[in-house]
Amino acid sequence: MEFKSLKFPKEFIFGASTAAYQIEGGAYEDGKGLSIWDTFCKQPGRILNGDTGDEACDFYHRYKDDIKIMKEMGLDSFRFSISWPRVFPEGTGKVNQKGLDFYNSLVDELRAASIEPYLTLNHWDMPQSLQDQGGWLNKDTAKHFADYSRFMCENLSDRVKFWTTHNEPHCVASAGHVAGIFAPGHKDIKEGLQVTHNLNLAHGLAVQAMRQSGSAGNKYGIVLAVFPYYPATASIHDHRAAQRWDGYFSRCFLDPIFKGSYPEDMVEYFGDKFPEVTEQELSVISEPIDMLGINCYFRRIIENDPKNAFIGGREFKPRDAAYTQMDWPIYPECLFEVLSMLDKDYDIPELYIIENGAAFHDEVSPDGKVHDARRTRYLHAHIEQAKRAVEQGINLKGYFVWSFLDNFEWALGYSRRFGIVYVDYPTQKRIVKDSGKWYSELLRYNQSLR
Ligand code: NCW
Repeated sequence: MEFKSLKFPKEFIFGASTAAYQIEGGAYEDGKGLSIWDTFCKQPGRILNGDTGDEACDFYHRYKDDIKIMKEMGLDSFRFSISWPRVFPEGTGKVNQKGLDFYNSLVDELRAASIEPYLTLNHWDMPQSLQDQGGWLNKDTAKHFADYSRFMCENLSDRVKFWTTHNEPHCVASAGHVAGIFAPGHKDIKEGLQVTHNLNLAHGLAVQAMRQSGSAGNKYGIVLAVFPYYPATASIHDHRAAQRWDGYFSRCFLDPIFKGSYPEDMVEYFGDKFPEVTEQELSVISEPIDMLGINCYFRRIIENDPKNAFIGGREFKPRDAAYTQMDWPIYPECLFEVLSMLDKDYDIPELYIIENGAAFHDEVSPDGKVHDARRTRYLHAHIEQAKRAVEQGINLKGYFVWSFLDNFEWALGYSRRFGIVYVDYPTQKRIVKDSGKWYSELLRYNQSLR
């Protein structure tokens, strides 16, 4: 295969991403506490087909075999998240030793396979016990999150160099507290905005705590979903709506972290719904970080919609675009555009694409293989745009495909497959898809040049 157009600098790393609740299973094993997703999935009507993450990909028991697959594929790195209640069943206080043992062993296995671990502390499955005390609406949760982060760092930072606090905090705030389609299922705009701020605060406190406790040379950061936002038409109303989406979903996280303030247009737009914010909190949130991970899958075209009480707009889906099974429009330039914007508007030490990939309907063919040519085309076109960014001098250090395995896609259950490795859920058999083989060849090609 011809990979010359995808030749990256020697130090560029390629990996694959996952998240604890989406793959681990073992939801009630070895002293793990309940997470808000354990609770949410049990509420009728919340998840498509009544699916749950109780078993998921059974990674909790199969991680050693899965790491063998990663090694055979030649992954440089693996991004996973810690299930907070597996280590602290109540969110704070007593440690569950068996939970900690699991992550110790996972990290050791990765290291033994020469795969660099990239760790995320919060990929949405926060302890139910803390939710019972107000969850992210309660600022004490931010302090508990910092304590948990410090503890993980004390225990793993001799072997884990890359630490990120939250994954896509906007999803927790907007899908979890405004739209009510994610755990904990609340629908309150003001609450969602307070949660946005409290998540930012938790991030800053956690970075401070980890800097004190972690090994020298470690890198701390956060993973944000950043997309390009386009107005649907030239009308000023659509233009402003697109700016509001960018303002809430991206700048309400980027600005306080990298500029030490919330965007003025957002403070004005939300008015008295916007939370009280102190200078001292802003200085915590803007604690310098070493890296920003971005998740970027598509572009968003926005049209004004006064009926949308939260952000006054809705997504417009052009009929002539191609879509993935998530109904996400395929637009490879999204990566280049987002990286260019970040490079221009913010002072960010290092950038990583932590998630990018596509869900398509996959089937095992009679030959026992999964011929997912569309996913390979998607990855090829997007990785080309990542390379374009590197060629422009943008400090992009790595690319992670979402996802290593097919997994539990939150409110959509197991109906969407993002993996480069197919999971046959009834048997838990893994089949490396054609896209996984292609990705592996791409990695081998780049590794051969190092
Ligand atoms: S935002 C989002 N995703 C996918 C998810 O698997 C991953 O954990 C996230 O970081 C891939 O990347 C991010 N999924 C949410 C999509 C919203 C679907 C709403 C369904 C309503 C019924």
